[in-house]
Amino acid sequence: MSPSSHLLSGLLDGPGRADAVEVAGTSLSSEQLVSAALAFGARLSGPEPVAVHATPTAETVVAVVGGLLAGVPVVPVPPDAGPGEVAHVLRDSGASAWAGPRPDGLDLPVVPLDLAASAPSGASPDLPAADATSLILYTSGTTGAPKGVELSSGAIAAGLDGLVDAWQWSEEDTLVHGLPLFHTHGLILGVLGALRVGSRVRHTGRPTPEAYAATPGSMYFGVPTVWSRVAAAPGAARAIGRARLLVSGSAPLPAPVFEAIAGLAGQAPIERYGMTETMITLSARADGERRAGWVGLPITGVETRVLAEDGSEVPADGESIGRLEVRGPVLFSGYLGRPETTAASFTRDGWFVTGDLAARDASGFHRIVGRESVDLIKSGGYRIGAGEIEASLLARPEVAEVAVVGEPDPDLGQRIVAWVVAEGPTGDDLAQSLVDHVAHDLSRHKRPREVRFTDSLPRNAMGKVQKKQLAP
Ligand code: MCA
Ligand code: AMP
Repeated sequence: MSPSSHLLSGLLDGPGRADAVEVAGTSLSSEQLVSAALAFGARLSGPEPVAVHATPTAETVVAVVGGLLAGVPVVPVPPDAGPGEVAHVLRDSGASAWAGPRPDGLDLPVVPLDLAASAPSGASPDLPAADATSLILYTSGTTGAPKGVELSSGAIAAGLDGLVDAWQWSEEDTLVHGLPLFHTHGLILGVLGALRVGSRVRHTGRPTPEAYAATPGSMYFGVPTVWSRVAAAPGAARAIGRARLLVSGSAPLPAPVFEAIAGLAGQAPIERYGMTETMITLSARADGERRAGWVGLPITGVETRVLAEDGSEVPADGESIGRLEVRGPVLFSGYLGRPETTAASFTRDGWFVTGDLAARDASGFHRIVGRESVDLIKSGGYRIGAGEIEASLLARPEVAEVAVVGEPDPDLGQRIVAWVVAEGPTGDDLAQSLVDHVAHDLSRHKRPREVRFTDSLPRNAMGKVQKKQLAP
């Protein structure tokens, strides 16, 4: 089998660039990236997953590519994940090695990472089977700790190829973004996509309007919070308007932000929709319509259906709302070690149930209306399970009861609010200490932005908390 059928075909077989990847000012040529990645991969001792401390650095890119070239599944770990979250991810994934600075208490071997390393003689990329797991991404569910989503190289390749088609993404492109390197958006689309296509990628370290404006490119990726901040910085919006495509995803792009970007940048953004479990399934096309509030058409190879309560398809009238289900080669292989949860997320006839509510019009354009569960919150584009934050807060002796909800936020889309019934005295100090507790126990982005103390939580006759009654 030739390397050109590899997931990273554009890197292995593409133009061979002096500046293939740049992350926060560190540049790697294609040759240097392949050499350092092969050297890293050669140091991995077995087929068990390697955990990568996924800072926004060139080292992270080398480690992820190294795992992929060695045929070893990669588990990106958020760099600010607290000890509880790191322990869970390592235990759950069965990782047998760690790349990056050693955290306290880690008992795995640390695999050295050297950007200047030469490939060991005779080393060559492994070509895993299309159904072999390449990445395990941890993502929140409505309850419990995050689940490992197993993504095969075949699913990732199919998803990326659909976007290449929809966005007319080519070797000529330079992709710019500053998104985290531990989720689908920043890592799979934002790094592996470029390495599959053979385009350049520039990671700005953080996704600020100033950094985007200072980094020339032809495609810019952002979550809606990023675009909303760009819209508030007209100079930056005008500067990146020179690009070919501005792409928004991971959460709903508010129509006023869409309009503001269109006005300032001189081009409307492309909106697309996806999930960790499904890759990107719906998108506006580069050569097609871009409509505020709508996320476009299924990408090549993907099928969708929108079902009413009774299981029939809702009319494609743009108004009727139903459950969005997805089918196609882009789907994940399963939740690691959770066959029952995996089975429960599919219908009997093999469609993945996204948990999102949608409408579809006669032209096939989709509109995402919301989520079925109030317990999955999207804040700054991050998916955060209310149950996980509640469990973290309940570990504090001052917390007798807690209910976590998402409230509308002009910057973050939703912000996390924790309603707490306290054991003992309350006040700002306790509120701040609970926020800090979650930020350090889990990850910073999972911290409540607000803690509200209450004497009791609204419950139904069965004792279940009625979160809808906590809505503002
Ligand atoms: C504040 N900070 C704290 C605390 N309070 N740290 C610890 N404890 C506290 N109590 C600090 C943080 O350390 C950080 O400092 C600073 O405050 C700001 O942090 P944060 O509030 O998290 O950042 P932000 O500026 O509000 O972030 C907005 C953002 C971010 C940059 C847009 O939310 C982001 O990167 N989102 C992207 C999410 C994403 O990629 N999702 C894709 C999922 P310091 O400066 O040191 O950091 S994939 C997906 O959804 C699918 C597949 C799809 O469709 O794409
Ligand atoms: P994640 O698993 O972090 O990938 O989050 C997936 C969820 O993000 C989806 O189930 C949607 O609820 C939401 N999402 C992603 N893209 C969009 C979008 N363009 N519009 C609305 N919601 C989105």
